[in-house]
Order: sequence, then C-alpha cells, then structure tokens
Amino acid sequence: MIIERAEVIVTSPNRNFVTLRLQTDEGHVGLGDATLNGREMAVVAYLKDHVVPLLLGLDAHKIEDTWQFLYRSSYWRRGPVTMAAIAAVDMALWDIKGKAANMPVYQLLGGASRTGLMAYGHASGVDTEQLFDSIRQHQELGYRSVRVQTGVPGLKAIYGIAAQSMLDGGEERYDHEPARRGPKPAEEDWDTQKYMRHLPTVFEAVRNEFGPDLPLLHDGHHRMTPIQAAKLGKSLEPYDLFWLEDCTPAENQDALRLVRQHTITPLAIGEIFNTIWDIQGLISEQLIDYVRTASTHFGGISPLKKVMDFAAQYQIKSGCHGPTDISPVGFAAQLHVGLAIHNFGIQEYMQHGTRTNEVFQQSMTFENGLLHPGDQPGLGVELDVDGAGKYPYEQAYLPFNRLSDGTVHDW
Ligand code: CS2
Ligand code: MG
Repeated sequence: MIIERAEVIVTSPNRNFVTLRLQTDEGHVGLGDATLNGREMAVVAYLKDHVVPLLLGLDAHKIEDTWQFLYRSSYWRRGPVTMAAIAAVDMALWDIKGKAANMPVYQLLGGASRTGLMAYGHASGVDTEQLFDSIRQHQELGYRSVRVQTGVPGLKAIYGIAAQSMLDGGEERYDHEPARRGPKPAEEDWDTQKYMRHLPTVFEAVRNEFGPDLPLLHDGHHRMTPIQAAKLGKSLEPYDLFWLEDCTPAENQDALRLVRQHTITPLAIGEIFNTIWDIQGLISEQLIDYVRTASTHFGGISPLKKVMDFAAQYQIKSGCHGPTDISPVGFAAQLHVGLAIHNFGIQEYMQHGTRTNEVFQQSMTFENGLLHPGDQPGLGVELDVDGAGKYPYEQAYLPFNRLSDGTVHDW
C-alpha cells in the first residue's frame, strides 16, 4: 500500500488547524494533526517543503520505520515544529492502517482497557459567583471533573478565564484563550503574590459549595518559581486537588525535586514537551503524577503510547493535553491511546466550536462524563475538504504577560 498523495490543509473554522491528508494507491485516506497554536505556518512549511516530498512512494504500512526515518534523517531532532510535523504523518498512517484493517485504532493498540475516558472541562470565572455558575454548567453538560481557573482581584486579564460565560452560548465560548485573531498578541497582567494569596480561598469556597467528591484541577501555567510552587501546592493540600498542572516553567526540571519535597498535591506536567527526552527524568524520578503530553506535539500516536507505557512502570498516569488547539484529529488520536493503555488517568476536553465540528466530522462520543473515540475504522475523523476551504488561515497569537513594572513574565 503506497502513499500516493499528500496534502497540507490549513483551515480556520473557529481557530486555525493544520491537517496532513495522505492518500494511498488503494484509496485509503489518513488524517494527521500538525497544529502548533500561534506558529501554525512554520509547520505547514516544514511539511510542504521537507516532508511531503519524502512520503510519496513510501509503504503506508510502515509506521515505525517512517517515524524513525523522519526523526533521524532530519539530523536536527526534536522541537515543536519538527515533532508536530512527524506527529501528523504518524497519525495519518495509523488512520490508514485502521481503515485497511477495518478496525478503530484502539483495537490495533491492544483493545479497550475501559468503557470510556473520564474528561475534565474548563470551569472559570472572574469571581466566585461566576465560577460556581461555570462549574454547574459543566456538570449539566455531563462533566464529572472540572478544572478551576479564577480571576484574581487587582488583575485585569489572566490565563484561562473565559471571555464569555458558557451560559451566553455562541461559537466562541470555548475559544477564549487563543488566539485572539489579529496581527499582535494580547497583553495580560500578572502578580504571583496576589494569585498565591487568592487561589486557596477560591478552592476553599469551591469545596464548601460542591463537596469533597468532585475532582478539581488547576493549571499554574508555568508561572511560579520552585519555592513558590512548593508553597502553593502545600497551601492547596486541604482542598484535595486531582492535580496542580505546570506549577513551574517546564524547562527547569530540577525544580520539581524541590516542589516534591514540600507538597503532596499531585503534579501534572508535559503539554509543551516534544519527545521522551523532555520528560524521562520527571517520570523515572517520580517527580510528577500525570503525563500531559499530547499526540500532536509529541510526535504522534507511536511515541505517546511508548511514553505512557514507560510512565506505567512508575505508577504515573496519563492526562493528555486537550484544549481546542489540539484539532479533532489529534484529539481522536489520543482518545484511542487513552482507551487502550492501562494507566489512563484523565483527559482534558475543552470542546470544539460548531464550525469546527462541521469541518471535522467525528465518531467520538461524550456521555455521562466519559469520552469514547467510536468504532469507525481508523481514527474516526473525516475532513470535509471543501468545507475547510471556506475558512482560510487567519493570523492569531497567544497572549503574553507583563508584571506591573513592565517585565515580561511566563504566560
Ligand atoms: C493549557 C493550554 O489546556 C491547557 O492546559 O495550558 O490551554 C495552553 O494554554 C494552550 O494549549 C496554548 O496553545
Ligand atoms: Mg495547561
């Protein structure tokens, strides 16, 4: 089965997505997600100029061999652009293999280890009242776990607070954090001391209102120093978090030893990691509890399965990154992995907008708080190419942060 055609499709139904579409001489079509939020066109060029010419004529069945060929022959290994491009090829080949075998990808990965994947949604509010409403709305949508992000008195705009309440409905309700489309990134403000004083009071209020059973998560979004992260983790212990995510910037992994010495709040890290080499030590030293790597930014289904199997040896579980910048294709890819592995933990599920769901038709289901990739052969996602063509790429940037004295801070 030979790869006969390879196209890179960029579409922006609710936000930008980059999709690789492969076609074989036997007529099977495979899709792969190569979306790198805010830097999309770099991956488009990498794929079009350097990868597509190498794929034509290859045996579509050789997933591992093609992965190794693209990784090793580039010489300049790793990095988000390279690994998102390789991820797209890997996913598309798994999709094709599933279609050729007439099986959903999870069957090829060993079959289902559970009936569905527990998902968490993004509850947020500028104040406690809005946050409570948002948690209730998520519960009504079926979520059994929620991430809690809150406004901080004295700060105007911060990460993770939906611009529009879900009650207002509308297309953009989940797409608050990209990618405000425009020629320049939006500026937000930040003050770690204010945040650290405020956050435990919010979790206390949430626990009092919603009781002890609801799994609660929080994303620190890489903003604290090691000692600040240790202090925050400790101050959140009474509220029994499911996890505290990205408590320190991911580059400084030694920091996690210090954090770990001081707190038993479970830690989740890895959404910006691209290969096993970024997370190997965090796993083998048991410095984290959940691996956040995403199929799209980690080189695809093959390495995602490998890293989760490695983590399983240390009783560390999966918690794959699943905001809307992971396309429906990348999302499906990690649902198949999550269903198959033994050490599944939780899956972030932010939900795509209506236009995105029209362009990407998906077999995935979300019922009673559980996700399932569906049983269509392959990944279970079809791309409406003509529909995609109606929504051309629009320049979009992630926001960034400045402290009150003007210093740029981690966003
Ligand atoms: C976030 C992401 O979902 C998360 O946990 O940290 O929303 C992140 O901000 C975006 O993926 C950036 O593109
Ligand atoms: Mg995050």
